[in-house]
Amino acid sequence: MREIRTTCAYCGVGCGIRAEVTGREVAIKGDAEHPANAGKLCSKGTHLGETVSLEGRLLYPEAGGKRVSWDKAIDRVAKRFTDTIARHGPDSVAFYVSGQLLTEDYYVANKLMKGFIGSGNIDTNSRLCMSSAVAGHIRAFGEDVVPATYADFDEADLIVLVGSNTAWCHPIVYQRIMAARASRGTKIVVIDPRRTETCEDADLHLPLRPGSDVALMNGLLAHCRDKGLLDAGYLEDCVNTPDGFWDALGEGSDLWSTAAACDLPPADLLAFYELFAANPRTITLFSQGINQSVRGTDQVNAILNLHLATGRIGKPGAAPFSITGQPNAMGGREVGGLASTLAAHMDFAPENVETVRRFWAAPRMASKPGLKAVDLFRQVREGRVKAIWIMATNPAVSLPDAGLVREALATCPFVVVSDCIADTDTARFAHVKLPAAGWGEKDGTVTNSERLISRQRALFPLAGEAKPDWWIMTQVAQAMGWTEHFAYDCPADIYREHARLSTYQNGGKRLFDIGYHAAISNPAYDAMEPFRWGGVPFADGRFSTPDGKARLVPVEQMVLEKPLAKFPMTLNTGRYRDQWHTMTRTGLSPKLSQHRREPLVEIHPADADERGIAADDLVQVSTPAGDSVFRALLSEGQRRGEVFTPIHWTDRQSTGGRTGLLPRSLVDPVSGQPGFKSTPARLEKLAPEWRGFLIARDVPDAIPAAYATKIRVAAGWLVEVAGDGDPSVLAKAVLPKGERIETVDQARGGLRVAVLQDGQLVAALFITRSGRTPSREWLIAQLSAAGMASAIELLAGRPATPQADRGPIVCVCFDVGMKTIIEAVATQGLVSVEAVGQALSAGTNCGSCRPAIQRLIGETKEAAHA
Ligand SMILES: Nc1nc2c(c(=O)[nH]1)N[C@H]1C(S)=C(S)[C@@H](COP(=O)(O)OP(=O)(O)OC[C@H]3O[C@@H](n4cnc5c(=O)[nH]c(N)nc54)[C@H](O)[C@@H]3O)O[C@H]1N2
Ligand SMILES: Nc1nc2c(c(=O)[nH]1)N[C@H]1C(S)=C(S)[C@@H](COP(=O)(O)OP(=O)(O)OC[C@H]3O[C@@H](n4cnc5c(=O)[nH]c(N)nc54)[C@H](O)[C@@H]3O)O[C@H]1N2
Ligand code: SF4
Ligand SMILES: [Mo]
Repeated sequence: MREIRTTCAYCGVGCGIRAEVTGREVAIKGDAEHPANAGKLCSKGTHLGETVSLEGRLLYPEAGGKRVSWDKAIDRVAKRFTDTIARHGPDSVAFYVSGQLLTEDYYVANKLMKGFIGSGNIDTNSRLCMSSAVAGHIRAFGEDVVPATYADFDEADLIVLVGSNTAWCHPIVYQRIMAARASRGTKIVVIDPRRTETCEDADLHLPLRPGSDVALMNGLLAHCRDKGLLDAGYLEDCVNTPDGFWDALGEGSDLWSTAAACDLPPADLLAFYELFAANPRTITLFSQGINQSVRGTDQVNAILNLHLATGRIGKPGAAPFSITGQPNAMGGREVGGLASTLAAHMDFAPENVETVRRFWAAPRMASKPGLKAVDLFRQVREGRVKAIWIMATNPAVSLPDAGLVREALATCPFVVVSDCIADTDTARFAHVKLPAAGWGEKDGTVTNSERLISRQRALFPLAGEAKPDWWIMTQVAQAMGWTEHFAYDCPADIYREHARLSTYQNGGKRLFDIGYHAAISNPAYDAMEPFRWGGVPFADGRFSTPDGKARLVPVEQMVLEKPLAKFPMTLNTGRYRDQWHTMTRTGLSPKLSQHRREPLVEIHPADADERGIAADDLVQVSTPAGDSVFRALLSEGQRRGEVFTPIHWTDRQSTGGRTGLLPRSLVDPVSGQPGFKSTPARLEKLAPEWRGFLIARDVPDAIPAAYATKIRVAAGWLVEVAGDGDPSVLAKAVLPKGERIETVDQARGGLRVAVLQDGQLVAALFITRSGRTPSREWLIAQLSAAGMASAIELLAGRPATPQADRGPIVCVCFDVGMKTIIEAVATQGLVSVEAVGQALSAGTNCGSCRPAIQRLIGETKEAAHA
């Protein structure tokens, strides 16, 4: 057993991990010495060990669907890129990369495209994620710098969470905020149209009208001005205020107009204003509810304006905080991997282009920004971009209007995909597939949300013929003729060059400067402890603008779209607690798959009622871009007229639940970030003739049912199905050979089949036309149960002596179900999450389910009073 310190694979919190490695197995623990998490890990980090098997991995290069050698694959990619550039120019090729690359990978990609191929056409999935924050920072500060750290949460008196489901998406930050609240009474305000679990312990939740954040922030700013809460000295010395800024703000910013614009009770709005007025130590944390809008950049600047005008920046516990999503979104910003930035926090100003040209000794320097993600795929569709290399992202799922993206990829003459997983929705379009090293095999650095650079270290040898992304690109660059410019032997070589560029002719112009690592030795790089660059940004009131002053940016509330007759509702999209994006990795974990087993559409009960939709019905969600089918979840936490669906399900797991097909490709005019959070939509209840489920050790790729979603369970798969016609067609296609026990309900067309091999259950199919289906949990357990259940039990789907039904699993670490918690709360009179933890262990390991437990306590108490 070896212990290796590394960083979590998933979110931008960037938690440190101590991995105990034995062969290809790993036990995961939080690293108590890592400043980002001090030993804690959420459910996703805790269960990383379930995702490092070789299952589903791409293990060798493929070209034209056949296994080829690395030499052949590299030669093929280099030749096609060289030929395409020779015939159609450098802008006819592109890279589409990701915040899940390491900084070293990202640096090589950026250098190859911008300095050697000579085009700005490298964009990244960060365009979909925080490009509005980048653009907003640059407009206000002159540089893309996040001026906050997690330690500020410990010192703030007020934390405003805007468009962030922190409890699910940045759980360890959320736990830190809750700890601060417990120890010093920090006030928490959540601004989100939905009532998420993040609201569970908040002082105030403002369920504003989607897209009305500018009205809200401007209203608050006007209130601050009227109440004398602006920091006049700071505004005078440190901030440039454009002429007419305050006059423009005045209109429609009074409390009543703002409340009407945001569809909020004026009293709640005033309560927020008063909290803001009373607590100068304010952190405003914002995420995709702000960024993913067609006015995302303005929304970001509305928040930054507020902090600048009240001097709440560059001080302990006071700052705007754009939290990053992906593990290395921030590292990508540092290398300049967006099409709109050049390198090392430099833009495409001619003097910067010259600086970087000299530094790289670049033969063909890009002199202007390249195509942003959505435009890039449009140009692929139109045939202007003729060769694309996609790395560490799954755009056939995650770009808006994924249907159009698929058309683009299908018509593109040359598509290269580097991924660690063999079969993704995007890889299906690849002419060449390159096997990338996975999380447990990668070696390099990542930067988290708070500018902390940490080492990611390899735990295992490379799987099969997989190679690190930097190595793959280096080989292609060399094959294209740039041998000595890409002669890197190890990630440390690349890191040193990146550090040198950050300081090259910088002279204090840019805060991003890690020049002190320009000559770091290989052993020192290997042993590197987490460190932060940039100190406390703007603490001296100086910004990265020519005159050193920050800028207030006039922003107006956009005119919101009127509901369309055909699409009267609004679709909001986002994340589940225990899945990561397109599920290529979290989808491998049975533990993580328990939290949500199907893609759900969350609907307000009154909206459901109007459409005759009941809980668990199948519902088709249609938008101008496409349609997909989801299971209905009725929720009072939704606003009327708005529904929410998760982004995670792909063609690989599901015929329905395909959120990627639904958003339109409308983008913010400044940043190019898509407005994923707001799409006109329509709901229709579907009435399939039958529905049911399959539980099996193995399931075929294609499942002949109108609706089918599959998810990992302990010893196999759970597939929820629904369809029309004769269900025995389905039975034939999905059930393995073996001893069959079955009952067919001729009259009502139902079906129950169990298949055994050597006395062990290997598959069970339950179909009904009108009745109920049994709970899945007991049957799932039978797939791996040692003792044999009787035929009668199997066909009933439950044991002869009834077991308590735990209900859906809430705590995935200790397998504690919802019904168990509710019962314990009701019968034992438990009043706190701690008490539930003592009674049932639930919530005492990773803590990700603590907000859910809190909610169950509240609901149970309410039910008891009712
Ligand atoms: N479990 C999990 N965690 C993750 C990820 C994951 O896939 N799974 N992905 C990571 C990544 S890359 C990212 S970018 C982050 C995203 O983290 P978050 O931004 O926290 O997550 P989302 O669910 O996308 O959206 C956040 C909230 O914005 C709200 N919202 C929608 N419209 C509006 C609006 O008009 N105004 C306001 N104020 N709010 C609105 C939504 O209702 C939603 O609750 O999560 C990271 N962490
Ligand atoms: N409707 C809607 N759409 C959205 C969003 C939303 O809120 N709503 N959010 C957007 C946001 S914020 C984001 S960040 C994107 C995320 O969307 P994607 O980036 O498309 O999602 P992932 O599933 O993380 O894709 C990462 C891919 O890289 C592979 N991979 C993992 N590690 C490595 C590696 O080291 N090297 C290589 N070469 N491959 C690797 C994985 O197997 C996977 O196939 O989705 C965006 N799309
Ligand atoms: S909060 Fe969870 S997913 Fe994010 S880095 Fe920490 S352990 Fe990983
Ligand atoms: Mo993201």
